[in-house]
Amino acid sequence: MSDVSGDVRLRTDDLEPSYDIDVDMTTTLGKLEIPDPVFTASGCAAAGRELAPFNDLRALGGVVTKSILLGPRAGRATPRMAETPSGMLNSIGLQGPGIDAFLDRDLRWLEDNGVRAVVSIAGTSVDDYSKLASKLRGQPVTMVEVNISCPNVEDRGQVFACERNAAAAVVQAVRRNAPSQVPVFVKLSPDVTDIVDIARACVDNGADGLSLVNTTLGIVIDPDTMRPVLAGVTGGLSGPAIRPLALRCVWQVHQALPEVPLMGIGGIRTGLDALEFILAGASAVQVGTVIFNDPSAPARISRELRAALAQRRIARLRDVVGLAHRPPELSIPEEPDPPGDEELVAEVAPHRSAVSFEEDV
Ligand code: RRO
Repeated sequence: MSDVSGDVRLRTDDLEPSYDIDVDMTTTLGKLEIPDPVFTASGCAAAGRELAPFNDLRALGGVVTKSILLGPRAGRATPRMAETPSGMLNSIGLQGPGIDAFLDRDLRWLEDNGVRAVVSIAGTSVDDYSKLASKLRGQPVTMVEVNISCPNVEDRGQVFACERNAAAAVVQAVRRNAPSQVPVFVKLSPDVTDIVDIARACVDNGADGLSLVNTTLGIVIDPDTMRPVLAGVTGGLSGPAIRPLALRCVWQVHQALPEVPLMGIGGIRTGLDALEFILAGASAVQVGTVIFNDPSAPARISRELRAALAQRRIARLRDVVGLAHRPPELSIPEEPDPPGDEELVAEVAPHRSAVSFEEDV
């Protein structure tokens, strides 16, 4: 049996060679080089502090904070969470302390603890987003994530991610006002007919990258009360139930806009799930819902991803970003020989233009 050890070396057993590949997990997001591709997703761990006992947050790619509004907000009425098969529904409604309290308290904590902060901002008007972006000037912010896709707003007209001109206006406003050296990523909704159209509108108007995807709108009805479970009736569905949907969005956007850096989000529970997103075209991933039953998941997923790459004799994560899009004639055989067999190197040789395999192991 394989043993994935904590220091990332993947061992098989004594009869097989171990893969002592020191995988380079560095990834590029716009102008940034980040040493690890795994981030926490917005909304599942406030501003990251409560995950510190379970993860070395400095070693992760970063923490994406809960979307922040200009002012404090209590959020929607309870109940605002419901379990679903392979996922959950939330209807939090942008609860938060407002930008000033966030900067003073939460962002300061992330800075003091050496954690890369991806600040997620959300608003109800273009002007809100402009003001929020301005507030980030001079702050210790690694990236901005512009949340234009919250499903839990009273007016669906405020889901800017559902209409290309509305999305473009928000992105322009943020790019104009945010600190110029800070990459602006825009978080999109899967609840659109053509996600590539929205992605293009964002990129054409100044987005440095895209976060794909937010939750998808769902509903749960209690058969006993015969009413919706959530007080807000509808909520955002997350977890493994949406993984293929999210993966499809990453695939389509990478296919259309291969130069645009993507963060993949949606039901990632393991390193292999993360690898799927990387192969589809994501340069990084965000881990969210799994945190509720495994708060150490971000660090674990990073270790598992590293081990999965080592097992496949891939020395650099960035070499496999989008690799699943390669032409069919370059496919890896369906059942490659077990790790350790020299044949493996020969069989994957056609990809060498895209992937640098360690040959000396
Ligand atoms: O706060 C929420 O209800 C929420 C947000 Br801001 C979001 O972007 N996605 C989501 O599922 N819930």
